[in-house]
Amino acid sequence: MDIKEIFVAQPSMPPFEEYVETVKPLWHSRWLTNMGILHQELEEQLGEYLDVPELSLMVNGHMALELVIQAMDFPRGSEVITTPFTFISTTHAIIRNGLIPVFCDVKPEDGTIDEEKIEGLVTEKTAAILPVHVYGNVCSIEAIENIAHRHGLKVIYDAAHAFGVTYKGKGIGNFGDASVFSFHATKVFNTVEGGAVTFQDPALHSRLYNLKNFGIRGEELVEEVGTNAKMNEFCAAMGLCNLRHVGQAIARRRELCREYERLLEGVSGIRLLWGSSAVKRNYGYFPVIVQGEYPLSRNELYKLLGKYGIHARKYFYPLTSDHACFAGRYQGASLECARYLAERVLALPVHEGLEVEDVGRVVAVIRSGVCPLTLE
Ligand code: T4K
Repeated sequence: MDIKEIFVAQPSMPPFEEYVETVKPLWHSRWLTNMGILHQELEEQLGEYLDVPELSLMVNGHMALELVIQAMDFPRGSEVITTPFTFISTTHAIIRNGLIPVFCDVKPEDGTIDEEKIEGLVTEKTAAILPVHVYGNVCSIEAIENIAHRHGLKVIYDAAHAFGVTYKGKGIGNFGDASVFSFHATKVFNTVEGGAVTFQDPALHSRLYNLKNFGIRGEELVEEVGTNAKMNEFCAAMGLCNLRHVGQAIARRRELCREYERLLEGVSGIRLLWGSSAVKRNYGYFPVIVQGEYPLSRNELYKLLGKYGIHARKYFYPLTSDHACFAGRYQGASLECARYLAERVLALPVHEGLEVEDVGRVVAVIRSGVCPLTLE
């Protein structure tokens, strides 16, 4: 059988000619990286789009996270309260900074950190809270900031999934001490690889600049020990082009997600993992929980979809705390709810290139798990 493969994600790409036009001047200038003109333009335009006062572009979302944590100068060995229901990058960024992740459970309704369980994890070594707006579901911002304020902690949001999301009318990058976005190929907005840190304090801009550019401040001046996390001009060009079309891309994703919602209604045991209604979504992911009344387990449904060329993903299983590389070193609090979600979650395909009929095909397979004859 010749079946069309459906992937969980696929990059949005601008018209080829538009990209070529944008990079053409580089053949004349031969200025390809090190904060060139396109980099500067993108930094400015993204600041406006995300409606944030300060933004620093980075080579990818992970380095953005590592460097903003580094820029906070927490004492080595400090603890960071975070969630294990995320991509491995979140946890790696903490550990690679010489800090200790302290895992907090999440909420069953949207998979974000359970703010009621944070305070019980605060010790004299706690330096920060690092929550994740997982799938673009917004964390309990007010409660988290309240706790941080009371205990003198920094808050860094992993907003890798939350490009363009607004909360109570404000760009999501305006909360906490900083937020980190990913512009990876698989995201709502991509620069091939890329990322950014957004923040309020202008002093952080110069610190991040140092950290991403070897600490270089002049031909003969290196101010501090930095790394190389600069975005190049070809990636910035992709960003400038994609930014012009991102509204369309989000509208398309919205249409597809609405179709999923419509078709999945009444399928018992398939629950959507959507968050609060105060949020303007970006429809970056379409996660469902496969539970109780559904006749197949999540793993069985995953395999069944795969048989029909539908590549859903178990975002996020296993919990980051359970990965082999940590060899059980960071176990602690009960993660009952996070574990429940990780064992049952499936991210269904959603991207700009998907047709509404493809959503129908995905749901037909899901429904065939309930009543096998419907797919014949
Ligand atoms: N924090 C969080 C919460 C994150 O989710 C992420 C990244 C980060 C931090 C770090 O940000 P970055 O440093 O990545 O900017 C993917 C992405 O690589 C990763 O960016 C993303 N989160 C994560 C959730 O998903 P994989 O290992 O699942 O990717 P992969 O290669 O299996 O691709 C997924 C699907 O996308 C494939 O089925 C095919 C399709 N695809 C992929 C690529 C790379 C394409 O169609 N074209 C492509 O170029 O991690």
